[in-house]
Amino acid sequence: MKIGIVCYPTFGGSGVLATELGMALSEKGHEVHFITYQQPVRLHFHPNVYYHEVTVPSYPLFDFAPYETVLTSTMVDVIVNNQLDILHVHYAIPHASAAYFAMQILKKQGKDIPFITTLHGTDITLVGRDPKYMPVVTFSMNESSAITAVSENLKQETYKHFAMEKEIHVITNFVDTQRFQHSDKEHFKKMLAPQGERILAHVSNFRKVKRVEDVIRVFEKIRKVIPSKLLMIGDGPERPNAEELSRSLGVCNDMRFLGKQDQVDEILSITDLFILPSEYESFGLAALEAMACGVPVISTNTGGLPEINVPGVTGYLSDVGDIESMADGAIKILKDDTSLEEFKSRALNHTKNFERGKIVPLYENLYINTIKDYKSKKNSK
Ligand code: GMT
Repeated sequence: MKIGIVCYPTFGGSGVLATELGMALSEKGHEVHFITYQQPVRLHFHPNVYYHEVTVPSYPLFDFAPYETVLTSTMVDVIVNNQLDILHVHYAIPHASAAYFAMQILKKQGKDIPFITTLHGTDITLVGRDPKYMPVVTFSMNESSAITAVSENLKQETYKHFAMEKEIHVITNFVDTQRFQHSDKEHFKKMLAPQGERILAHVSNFRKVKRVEDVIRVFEKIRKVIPSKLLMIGDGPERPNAEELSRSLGVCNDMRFLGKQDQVDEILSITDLFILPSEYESFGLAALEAMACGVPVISTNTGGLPEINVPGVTGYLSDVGDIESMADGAIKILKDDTSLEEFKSRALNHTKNFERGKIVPLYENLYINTIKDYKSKKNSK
């Protein structure tokens, strides 16, 4: 198949998943065309992969450059000139409405193709529900040839808050266990934790919804009982507050803010515990990637997190903001080597349910069926 993929190219989970999916499809022989405003962070060379940049020209009249218009025109151009079979957009805003508009343009030329929208999280739960976006998001989701959500929770949230006229298929996120696996990086561990301290980590884009300050508050409690170090990976608007809090709580000397990192798998290989105290996560891809490296998870029980983190097995779940409970759970896991090793091995084992090889065929089948339905509807008109 010739597949177009539209996504945010940054370190966010939706862009990561879309890129991993495109790479996996290309390795299976499909021709994959990425359409984004910047090269996606995890995209690497493969002969079956094409990258089309959405470049918005500046003009003095525009305070806000019309990105969606240029994205739509780029979709039209790429679909026609590469004879794509299907377009798959990740994160509804503004990708689903741009795809709908592109298909209207292409219909006039008899060159329209089906498009699939994958819902990832705040496109539904936070941003999408804002009345300023809701009519467009609702309309363009319903106009998609097929819709998928990355967890059962996100599917239910969508049905609850939007006037849906279409079935939503749940296709969970996946992890590439060839890349995300434990590798021997003991030399890094010795440098960061010379006294054999436990290493804790958090990965996110440091937005408010991630509650990064809770990571530091939980760490402060753990550190009083168990000698440990904390690695903060990623960057975003909440980083200055997090740094300030680490200084005021007096834990900054046992922490490192590492910023955005490409080789997260290497850092996870020296990590003993992953902390994800988010206000909401539709899925929590970062936690799944940690588990694939054999790292147990302390997370909140919100959104789709209970679908991946099994309490007492792969880690523990707590209510949002319950610092005490998160620290207690962490201490139970970290208290001795036997307990830690058991949690590590169960976390790793659990990721088998989310392996790339199991999930990617679900998307391929959806593409095949959607193309078939679309063609038969078109022919019957
Ligand atoms: O929806 C967002 O906040 C952005 C999105 C992203 O691009 O990072 O994150 C969502 O999609 C990820 C991939 O499907 C999920 O793993 C994250 O849980 C989800 N984030 C939220 O729901 C807050």
